[in-house]
Amino acid sequence: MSSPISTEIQGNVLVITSDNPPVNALGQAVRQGLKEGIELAAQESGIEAVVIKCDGRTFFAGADITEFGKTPQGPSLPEVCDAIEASDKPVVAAIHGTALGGGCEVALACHYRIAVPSAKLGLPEVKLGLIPGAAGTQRLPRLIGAEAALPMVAIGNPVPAAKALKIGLVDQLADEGRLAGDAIAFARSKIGQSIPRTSEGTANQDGVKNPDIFDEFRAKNGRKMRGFDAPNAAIEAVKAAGELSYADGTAKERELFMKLMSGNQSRAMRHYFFAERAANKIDGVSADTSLIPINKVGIIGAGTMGGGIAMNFLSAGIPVTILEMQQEALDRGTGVMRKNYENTAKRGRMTMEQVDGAMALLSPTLDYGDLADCDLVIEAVYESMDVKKEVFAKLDETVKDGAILASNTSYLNIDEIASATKRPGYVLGLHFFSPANVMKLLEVVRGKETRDDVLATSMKLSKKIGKVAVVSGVCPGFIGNRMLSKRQEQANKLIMEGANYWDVDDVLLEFGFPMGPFQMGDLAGIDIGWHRDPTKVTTVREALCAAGRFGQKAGKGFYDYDEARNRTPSDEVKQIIADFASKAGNEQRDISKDEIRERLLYPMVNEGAKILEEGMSQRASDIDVVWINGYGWPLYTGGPMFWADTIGLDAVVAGLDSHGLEVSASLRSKAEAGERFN
Ligand code: 3H9
Repeated sequence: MSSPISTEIQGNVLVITSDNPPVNALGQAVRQGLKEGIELAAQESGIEAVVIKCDGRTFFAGADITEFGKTPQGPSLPEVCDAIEASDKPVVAAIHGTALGGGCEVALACHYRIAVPSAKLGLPEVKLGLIPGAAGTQRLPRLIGAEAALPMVAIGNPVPAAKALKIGLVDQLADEGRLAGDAIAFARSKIGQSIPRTSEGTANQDGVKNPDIFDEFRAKNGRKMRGFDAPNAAIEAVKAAGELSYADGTAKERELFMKLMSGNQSRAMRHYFFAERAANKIDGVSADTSLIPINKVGIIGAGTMGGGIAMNFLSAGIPVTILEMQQEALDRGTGVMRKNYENTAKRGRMTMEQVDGAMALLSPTLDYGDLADCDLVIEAVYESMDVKKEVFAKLDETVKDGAILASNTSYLNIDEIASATKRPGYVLGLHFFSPANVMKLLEVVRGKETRDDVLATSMKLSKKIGKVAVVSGVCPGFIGNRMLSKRQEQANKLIMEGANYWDVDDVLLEFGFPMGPFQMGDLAGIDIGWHRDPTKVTTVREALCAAGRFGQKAGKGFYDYDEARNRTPSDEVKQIIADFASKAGNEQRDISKDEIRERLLYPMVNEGAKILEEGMSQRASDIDVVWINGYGWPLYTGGPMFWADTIGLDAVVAGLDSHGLEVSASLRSKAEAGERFN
C-alpha cells in the first residue's frame, strides 16, 4: 500500500505532506511516514529546513481513534513528536483546518507554527474522556503558560488562529490559499538561527509563581466538569508541567493518560463520538441522495417553541417567515426572539450587528399566502390532532409543490398528519427540544411515506443549524419521550410507596443528570396541561396546582424556592403526597437509593430494547445520542444503552425481575446470550 505521506524537496526545504482523508488522522502509516520524512531531512545535507503540511480539508485532526484499544503499532506518536523536535534543522508546521489532539501535539513538537486565519488549534482529548498523550500537556504550558493552557487542555475547545497568534501558540498567520508558499518562505527565514524547542520553554512558570490558578480554574468550571474524570487529570498534568522536569512531566502525563484510556468513561465517550456520526446515516438512504435546496423556511406559531425553532435558522443565515393568527401574539413572539438574541449579545456571545442581521432575516405574517414560496415549513402549534390536520391541509393548498412540510409534534402520529395532505412523501416530523434555540437534539421522524430526499435534506440541514439529528420511526413519544414516560411512571409510583421525592431527584443528580423529574416539573411548570379547576383534584400534580404551587415561576412547586432559586423540600407537598398514598391504601416503606435508581433507569433500557425490536430506532447508539443531547443523560456513561452494556444486560434483567417490572423478549434473550446492544 502506498504511504499517505509524501516528501518533496523544494530547493533547500523538505516539504512533508500527509494525504490521509478524511481528516488526516495520525494512524500508523502516517506516523511511520512522518518519522521517515524527518530521518530523510537529517540525512540529506542539501536540506536545511522542513515544512510539515496536510492535503485535504484539514491538518492532522488527531490520533486515529479507531486504533484505540487495539495492540499499539509503532512508531508511537510521542516517539514521532520527539523525533520532530530533536531535528537540528528548523521544522515548521503549516496549519489549515483543525490541528486537534495529536495533530496539535505534532504542531507543538515542530519548532514553529504558521496557520491560515480560518485554522483552529486545540486539544479536545477531554471530550473523549482522555488527556493528550503525546506530551501536549507538557509542551503547551511551556509554550503559552499554564493559565492559557488550562482551558485548552481541561475544557478542550479549540482556539481560532488569531487567538493562537495572540497567546503565542502560532508564530505567524499565512495568507488563506498561500499556506505552503508562506510556510516554505518562513522556514527558509529561520535557517541558521538557534532552534526553539517547546519542551525547553519556561512559560509554565506562571503556575509555579501563582499556584492558585489551578483551584480558581476548578472552582470556575466546576459545573461543566462535574462527574467527568478527564478534566481533573488534565489540570493535574498541566500543574505537573510547572513542578516537574520535562521527562518526569511526560511520564506523569502517560500514567494519567493510560489510566483514563482503560477506564469506562473514555470508552463511553469514544462510543459517543462514533455514535453521533453514525446517527447521521440513514438505513436505506444513499449518502449521495440529491438534496432539496432550503433557502427559505416558514414557521407556524410564534410561541416559545416556534420562536426558538425560527432562531436556529436565522442564526444560520436562512430567512424565516413566521406566522401567527393574531397580531398581538406575533408581536409578542418576535419580541421574545429579539430579547433572547440581545441577552446572548449581553453575554458577549454575539454582537449587536449580528442580532440585527439575524432579525432582519425574519418576516412576521398573519397570512398563509406568505408561506407559498418556502422550501420548508415547520408547524409548531397546539398539540391536537385536529388542529394539526387543519394546518397541514391549509399548507398543502398554499405552499409550492416540492416543499417539505414538517410537524414539531412531540408524540402525535406523523402518518395521520400526513394524510391531511396530497403529498405525504414530503411530510415528516422535526421534533425540536425546548428551549429549541439551545438544545442540541433534533428527532427526525420518518413517516411511512416520507421520501428519501426529504429525510436526507433534513439530516443535512440539521448539521447546518448546529443540531444533532437522530431518525425515529412513528410511535407515541418517538424515541426520547417514549422512554421518558417509563421513567416518570416509576418516579410517580416510588413517591406513592414511600420514597421521598427529593431522594428520587437526588438519585438522578448523583447519577449525573442535571436534574431529577420533580425538579424538571418545577422548571417546566406544574400547571402545563392543567384543567384550571382547583376543585377537581385527582392527582398530586392537580393538588399542587390547586394549592398555587405552579413550579419555579410561582416560587413553589414540589419544592419551595428562595430568591436564588435554591430548592428546599416542602412539608406541604410531603403531606399532599402522604394523603394521596393513604387514600390509595399504599403501604409506605423505606426505599433504598439503589432501588430508586434501578426502577428509574432499567425500565428505560427495557423500552429502548422494545424501540429497537420494533425498528423505531435504527441502532442502539442512536438512542444514546437522543438521551445525551435531549435529556441530559451523562455523556461519560455513554447513554442508556451503552450504560446497560457496561453494567451487563443480565444485571438489568435481574433488577427488572426483582422489582416485578416488564422485561421485553429481546432484552431477555440478549441477556441470556451474553450479548450487548453496542
Ligand atoms: C488524540 O489525538 C490522542 C493523542 O493526544 C494521544 C495519542 C497518543 N480518528 O466529524 P466528521 C472520522 S485523541 C479516526 O464527520 P467534520 C469520523 O468518524 C483525538 N476517525 O467531520 C468520520 O467518519 P465517517 C483528538 C476520525 O468535518 C469522518 O472522520 N482529536 C477522527 O464534521 C469525518 O468526521 C479529536 O478528538 C479521528 N481522530 O469534523 C478530533 N476524526 O465519515 C476528532 C474524525 O465514517 N474529530 N474521524 O463517519 C473531530 O472533531 C472532527 O472530525 C473534525 C472534522 C472537527 C476534525
